[in-house]
This record gives sequence, structure tokens and C-alpha cells, in this order.
Amino acid sequence: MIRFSSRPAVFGLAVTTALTVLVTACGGTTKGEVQGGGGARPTAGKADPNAPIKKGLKIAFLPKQVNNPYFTIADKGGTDAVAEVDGTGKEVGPSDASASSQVSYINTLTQQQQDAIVISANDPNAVVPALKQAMSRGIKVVTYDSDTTPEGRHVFVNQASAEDIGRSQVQLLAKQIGYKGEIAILSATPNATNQNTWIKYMKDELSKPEYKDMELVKVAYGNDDDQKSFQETQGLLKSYPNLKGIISPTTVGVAAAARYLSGSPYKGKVKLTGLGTPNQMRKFVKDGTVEAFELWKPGDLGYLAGYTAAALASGQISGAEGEKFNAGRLGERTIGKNGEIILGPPTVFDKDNINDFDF
Ligand code: RAM
Repeated sequence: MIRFSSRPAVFGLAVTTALTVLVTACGGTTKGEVQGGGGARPTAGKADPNAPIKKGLKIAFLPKQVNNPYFTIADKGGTDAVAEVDGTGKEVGPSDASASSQVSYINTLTQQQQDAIVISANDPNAVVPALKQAMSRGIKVVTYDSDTTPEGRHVFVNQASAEDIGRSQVQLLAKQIGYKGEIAILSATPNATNQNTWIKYMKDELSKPEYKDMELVKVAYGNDDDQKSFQETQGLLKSYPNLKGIISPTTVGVAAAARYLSGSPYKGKVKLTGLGTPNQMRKFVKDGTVEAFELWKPGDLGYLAGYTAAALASGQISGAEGEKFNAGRLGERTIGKNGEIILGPPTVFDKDNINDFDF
């Protein structure tokens, strides 16, 4: 049983720093928990900040899965960025969020001698040998959305601080249930690096005294599959009749959970928050199933990853901390610790602002 308490929705710098140090010190080797972790990272040669972006670059986007609106938007942003620098971008990938399926795609992209592969990893370790093979053939590797262990890539484009995402999800739900009662998490796949890292911070947030009357009773996995996520939600309510709230930090999970709740007697009573796209969640905010949830702009995430891949493949950057490059409409960006670039803080959506967003 995990019990914790609530602090105002402000992230203390000292806490942030302490946890960052902790994660870095741990070397990010735990399965599924390397997002932003440290460790041995390949370098992509010597960078020349004045090198021009090469024309005709071939850059491939390999999402967790292709039939997920989140990645459709992200990869459209990515291929738009590649087009802006006169390259050829494409999206390829499996229809299920599995690492073994991704390995076949990586091998094909390597044979095609793409200039860069941009991947959201379904497992932090399983795709690494294939990515290492790609890098040994001169291909630059960027992870976006969901990281690998550091030796699997040159740069990781992260959507937001993993710690802020995890803590803010708990804070959003705690406010809605009055800091009291049983809660569950409906996640994506059990090995997803991004979700597992966020869940680690959720558990840490829940360990604070202000959440002492909240209890995390279960972490369920919907595998980023709509039907499975729907059934897992149904199962949670059946197994835990006193459940007060659910956090689903996946766009597939939160939409499926909302659909289940909206057609059930729990609508509006069992609170649901998570990470969702405004277009998928709008009807559930309007019908009172969901009060508030959050997300970054997936299109900007893909766009930033596209520019990062082009800068790497042109020798402008190598992945070292402090290197700067131009990311088109997102302006100048700097590579941070462990080869990580952060897009920016997410937006919280509710009935007052959801109509202002269309993605
Ligand atoms: C799903 C995927 C993705 C995650 C979003 C929030 O689309 O699991 O990796 O970042 O949700």
C-alpha cells in the first residue's frame, strides 16, 4: 500500500534537483525507467555549429505504434520539419506497441541507409542492439517521447520534465477527489520507458504527507490498445468498488477509460485524469466524465525531434551538453544533461479552455 499527501502544485527546485541527481546516480538501468537517465552514450563525431543543414536528408520516424492519433500528429510535425530543411521524412512502424516489431523496422531502415532514425521506444533495452547496429553504420539516432538506455541513442527529445509530469498527474487527481480515497493507474505497456518513469514520480509524490489518505491500489496495463484499456478500466471498477479516481498517463488509455466511465454509473463519481489529446477528450469533458487532464503539443514534439535529427545528421551537433542548434519555428534549442532536450511544460485542459485547442 502506498500512502501519501498533497503539496501545492508547485515543484520545489531543491526536490527537483535532488531527484535528478538520484536518477542520474542510479544510471537509469532499471527496465523501463531510464527517461533522462545517465550512462554511456555514443557521440556522433565532432560538431561544427556553423555546418549547414545538408539537403536531401532521409529521416524516418518510428513511433511506438502507427494507429495512435498522438503519433500521427507527432510524426506529421516531424515530417513537416524535415520538409522545411529540404529532406525526405517518413513514418513507419508497427500497429501494436511492441519492441520486437520495432526491431524489424530498425533493421529495414538501417539497410535503407537512412540518415537518421527518430524512435519512441517500446522498451528501453530491447531495441538497443538494433539501434547500435544502425549507429555503427553512420545513422544518427534520436529518441523522442519514450527513451532507450543512453547507449541506444545520440539525443533524447523529451516532451517535458518527467518529474513534473508524474507529480502534476497526482496533484490534478488529488484536487478532484479531495485528497482522499483509493486510486489506480491505467498505464500503457509494462515496459514503456516514459510511463514507467512518470509512475515512479507519481509514487514518490504520493509518499508525501498531504496524500496520507490516498491509497494507490493498482497499476493496470492497457498496452496502448483501446479495447484492452477499456476492459482494464472495467476490471478496476469491479475489483475496487471503492475506487475514487484513475490516472491514465497515455492518450490511448485515458480516452478508453473515459469512454467506459461515461457509459457507466460511475460517470462523474469516479474521477479520471491523465494525458490525453484535446480532440479525443473534448466530449468527455463536455459530458462531465472528465474535469481536467494535460498534454504537450505532440506536433511540436515531432517537429523538434525532426530538427534535432537534421542537425545531428548534418554534423551541427553531436549530442554533447551545451550544444545549440536552430529548431525552426521553435527557435534555438540547447542540449542538456545526458543528451536530453526538453520541449516545455504541458498544458492543463478543462471545460474553460478545451475549445481553444485542435489536436
Ligand atoms: C500514448 C503513448 C505515448 C505517450 C502519450 C501520452 O500516446 O503511450 O508514448 O507519450 O500516450
